[in-house]
Amino acid sequence: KKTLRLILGDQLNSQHSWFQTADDTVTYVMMEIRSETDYTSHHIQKVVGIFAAMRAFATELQSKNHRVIYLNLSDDDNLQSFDKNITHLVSQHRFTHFEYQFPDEYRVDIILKQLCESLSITSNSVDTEHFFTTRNELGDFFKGKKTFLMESFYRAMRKKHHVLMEDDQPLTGQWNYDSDNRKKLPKEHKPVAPLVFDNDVSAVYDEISKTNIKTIGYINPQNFVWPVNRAQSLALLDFFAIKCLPFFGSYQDAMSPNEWSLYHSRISFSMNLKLLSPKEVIYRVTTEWKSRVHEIEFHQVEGFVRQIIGWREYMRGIYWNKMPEYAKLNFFDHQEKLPEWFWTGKTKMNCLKDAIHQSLHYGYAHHIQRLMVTGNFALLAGVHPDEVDAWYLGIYMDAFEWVEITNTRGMSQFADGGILGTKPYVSSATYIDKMSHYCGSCFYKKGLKTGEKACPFNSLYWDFYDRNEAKLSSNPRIGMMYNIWRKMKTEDKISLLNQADYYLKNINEL
Ligand code: FAD
Ligand code: DLZ
Ligand code: SF4
Repeated sequence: KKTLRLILGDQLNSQHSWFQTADDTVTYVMMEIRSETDYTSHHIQKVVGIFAAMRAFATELQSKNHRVIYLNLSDDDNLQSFDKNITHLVSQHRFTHFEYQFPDEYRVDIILKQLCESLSITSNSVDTEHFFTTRNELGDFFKGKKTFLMESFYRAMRKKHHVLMEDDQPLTGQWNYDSDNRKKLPKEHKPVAPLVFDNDVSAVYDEISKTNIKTIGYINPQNFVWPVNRAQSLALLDFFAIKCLPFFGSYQDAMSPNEWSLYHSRISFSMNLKLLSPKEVIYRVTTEWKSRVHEIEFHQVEGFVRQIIGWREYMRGIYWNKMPEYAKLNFFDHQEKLPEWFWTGKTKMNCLKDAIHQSLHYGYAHHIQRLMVTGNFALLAGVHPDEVDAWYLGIYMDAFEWVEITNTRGMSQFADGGILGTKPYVSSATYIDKMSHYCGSCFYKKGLKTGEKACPFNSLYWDFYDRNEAKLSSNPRIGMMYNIWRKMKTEDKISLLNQADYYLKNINEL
């Protein structure tokens, strides 16, 4: 028997049972290919980071005596897609059996299933041994339900995996501390400086530069800040547990100019590549809390645990339950394009300028920037969800479709009409000002609704509710906004709608 095993670029899990013993009859293959670099325009740091991590992983496997075939992007015999390369390798090396780990993306799942049918040898697929849940677990949990409430899933996960529990009760008696986790950063508070790495990824970068791969964003290949191996990923997790955890919950929704990561962990890239497992992340963080229980408040830890065993697993479950239909949903029938400044950051809107700049510079923005700044704006402006998805799928280091599309199309754009969220996440300047220090130094005035200096969020907000009244007014969580809108004087409504219309027509000049 001669086995070929495929390792995808986001399957760099050295703890996987595949790798426990080296076996001469097994060969692993990893490949840098155009089908993956070109399915969207990725951030240059994302492509470089994934390739650098893939190369480091292949070297690590070889050092442990595993046989590895590694196809570099510019190798002559690289046929640039999973199926072509594997078909070729199978016949070239006379493999008798092919295996892969379940991919996280629907598209790749189909490709690999079809490949196996076309191969003349036997094949098999195995779990990635990464997530807490299986692909179908959430679907089974919510069987027969129209809406999938995250909170009930999260509580079930806490119980099942016994995280922050005392017998079958939540530690402290309370499940949810969201209300403690909405603080603005105090003016004088200087957050910890983020831990960044100093990787030289010039070799990978030079190879990519020689091709015509279309990328977005900036890179400094001599000082690449993201982790590219497990040791660095573990160091980032340590840094988070020691320095950031004590403030994580309190400031998880806070935003501040020039503070690109605040107390966020920035481990999503490592976790999505499977360099870190969510189980070890939960263990590390809850252990840190237990060892500093008088210093670290419970809500800081609960807020973090909720993201990992709640939101992350929940999004994945929705993805496998609703794909492929999910990728076509457009509840509001939005058709607009994203403003051009989404690719440059050249806008006078301070909050958007900052969120887009840091996305271009780091391939990173934290959750509230994604949801309540860029996402909020795209939704209010009526941008087609395909456009919004393409931008998010490209620009972030951690963007893989299973977690990108559910967050973007679902949570942020409400294009699923409420499978995942109970109401659209939209706001006027009030929310952004409440959670950030952006408005004070902005060209636009947060308190103005009309006129040259009026914050665009203010009129676009009412315009959104007005044009979607038929779809939203019966939603019990929104009814109050329609009461306010209906009671507004007609002339005030008209000037708000005119202002919004002007901004929408001149969206590239904002
Ligand atoms: P932290 O704030 O430190 O949180 C810790 C971890 O919790 C994250 O690493 C992540 O794994 C998990 N997490 C937190 N929120 C979510 C969530 N809503 N869904 C899934 N996991 C979550 N996350 C991605 O990993 N990839 C994406 O492509 C992605 N696209 C997004 C698009 C939009 C429009 C929005 C609103 C959110 C998106 N998220 C995405 C979720 C979240 O914003 C990121 O996981 C987070 O910002 C990553 O940074 P961090 O590691 O510092 O997170
Ligand atoms: C995102 C990405 C990129 C840019 N390049 C590669 C690649 O060249 N080879 C590879 O195996 N994987 C890459 N990936 C990650 C894949 O797109 C990812 O494995 C699938 O989307 C499944 O989640
Ligand atoms: Fe953003 Fe409006 Fe505040 Fe400017 S005034 S930072 S555009 S919310």
